Amino acid sequence: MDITLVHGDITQQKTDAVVNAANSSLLGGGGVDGAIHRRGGPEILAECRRLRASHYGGGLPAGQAVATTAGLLPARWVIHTVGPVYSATEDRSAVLASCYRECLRVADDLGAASVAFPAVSTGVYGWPMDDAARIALAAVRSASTRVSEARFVLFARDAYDVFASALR
Ligand code: AR6
Repeated sequence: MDITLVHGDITQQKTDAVVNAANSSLLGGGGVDGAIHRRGGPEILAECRRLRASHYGGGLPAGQAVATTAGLLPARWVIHTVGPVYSATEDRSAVLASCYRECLRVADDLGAASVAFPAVSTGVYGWPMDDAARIALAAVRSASTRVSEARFVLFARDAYDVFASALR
């Protein structure tokens, strides 16, 4: 699998799937989530509401992933995952690693060969970027998957630099 890094906006990525750093409600929020729903249009939210009315009545638990249409985005699917909120006193890194593994598993189910990831949990959820980069890259590297490109899309230049040095 090729692991690539891009400094940019995940809503512009022409990969088969893009990953959303959602919250358990699946009903939208700020950050990546806000950008994906804004640019992707109402079809994504409509499908999220249907998921909430069926399999995910209690919401999507942290560490899990589920796919919807990508609506008006250039990708075919959005894979929604819920990262853990960072805690300085409790090690939640297994939950963060699970987000990446579960997204790749869902991508395999869809037949998606390329997946764009944001740095899950590093915004509102407060995870330090260097630690998040290490966990994300290790999880993706060690996953058993048919996905041939995992593209990390870093919104801020310093986030890109942190991922680039973690990749080396
Ligand atoms: N493309 C790529 N990365 C982005 C973009 C973008 N368009 N916008 C922000 N980032 P966050 P979280 C970066 O807060 O920490 C939402 O309200 C951002 O700089 O989006 O997992 C949800 O509904 C940061 O590095 O996700 C949840 O309630 C990274 O993406 C909560 O935030 C993740 O930041 C989830 O928090």
